[in-house]
Amino acid sequence: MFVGVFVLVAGLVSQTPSEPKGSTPVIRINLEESKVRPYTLPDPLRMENGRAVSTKTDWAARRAELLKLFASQVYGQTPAPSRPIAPRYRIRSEHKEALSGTAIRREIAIEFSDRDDGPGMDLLLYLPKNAPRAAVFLGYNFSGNQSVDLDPAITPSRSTHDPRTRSDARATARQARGADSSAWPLEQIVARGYAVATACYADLDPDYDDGFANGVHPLFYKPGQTQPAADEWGSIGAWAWGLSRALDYLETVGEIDAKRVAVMGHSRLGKTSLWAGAQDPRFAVVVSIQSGCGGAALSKRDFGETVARINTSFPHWFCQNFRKYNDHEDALPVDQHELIALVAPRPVLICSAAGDQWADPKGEFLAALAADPVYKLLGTGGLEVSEMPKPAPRQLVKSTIGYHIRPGGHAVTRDDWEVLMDFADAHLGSHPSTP
Ligand code: GTR
Repeated sequence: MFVGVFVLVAGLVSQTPSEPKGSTPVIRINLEESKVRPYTLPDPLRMENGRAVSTKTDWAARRAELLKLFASQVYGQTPAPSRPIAPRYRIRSEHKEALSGTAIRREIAIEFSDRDDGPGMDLLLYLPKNAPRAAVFLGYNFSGNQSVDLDPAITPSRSTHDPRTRSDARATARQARGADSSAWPLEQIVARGYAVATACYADLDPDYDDGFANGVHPLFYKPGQTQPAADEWGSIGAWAWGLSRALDYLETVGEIDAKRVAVMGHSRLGKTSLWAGAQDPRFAVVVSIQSGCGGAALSKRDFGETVARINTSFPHWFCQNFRKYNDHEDALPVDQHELIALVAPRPVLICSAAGDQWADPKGEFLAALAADPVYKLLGTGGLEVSEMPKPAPRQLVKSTIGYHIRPGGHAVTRDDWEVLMDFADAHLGSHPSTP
């Protein structure tokens, strides 16, 4: 694991358009608290023109301004599609005795074009029998629907048919049936009366830098366009868009309560759930798990992954404009506390892991804390602690801005799900449990 401050030579992995060919960017990475340089956060309650935001009406204007800034400078805006998109829903299977008879399992293909071979997304849905009109956890999986459970009847997600990932032995292991089941304790979730909906994020956009030739981006190109413009979406933008399309579908399902959908995600998918929740107010609760840089962690605090590093390792995640802030986080007009504030007044839960210093747990907590004044202005109470909780003994801060840190590393565990459900119980209403 990394210790202290060090530099990374990014080599040929990525060069931003402004860098002369042949240059090797040197990226400073700090993992020591004492070496964090002073930084100033933008005030979420002050308009760009300096005017103070002191009423709910003022906040509506500031919110619009912040959304625009995150869209044009960080994640990229969602462009208008070249032709109207009218998703088609096709139920591919239904099993009424799933998870030892406690749930109905349904598989739904959502097609975004008039072709059946994509782009589209394969949604896997579990409906608890113990809770009519259940609240739902919606989140992407990394490696295909078949990876979330050993059940041989789950149809592999279409994205696993990508020849580039199939040829990679590690990816193949990750895509095996049930390979990621520890992150998706379905029986445990359903037993507490929650529905679960998941799809593979790569259905929306495969997670590699291919110039946005596949996934949903081409549906949005204007005639002659082959790549998103500098202020248009990267992969995170497309993944976030897909979560809203999944929610569109959930709104048509009678057995669940689509007004009680918690959107959740881990790591890059935690960045995605925050951006989805910021843009789409229909998400009733937003959960980020160890989302780190570009997620819940402050960018201006130089601890762990930096903007330059993330744009180098993953040049396709954000919009091209975000590269302007490589090694210039001070110039960013926004920081991630304002992304959290964009969820206000809805409940948002930020989960960290003490062993995941790369994601900067303290920066995640400080972002949650710095979002508090917006929640307070809107009358919802915000974050009820001002000191960062310790990883043990377990302390879930359940206020409207929630926070949790546990020992251990970068993963989603069964215990994390207990935390998510305790938070959801507090904010979405409790559910009957299995007798
Ligand atoms: C890491 C990346 C993080 C985080 C993580 C993940 O390599 O540096 O920003 O997103 O991947 O998604 O697992």
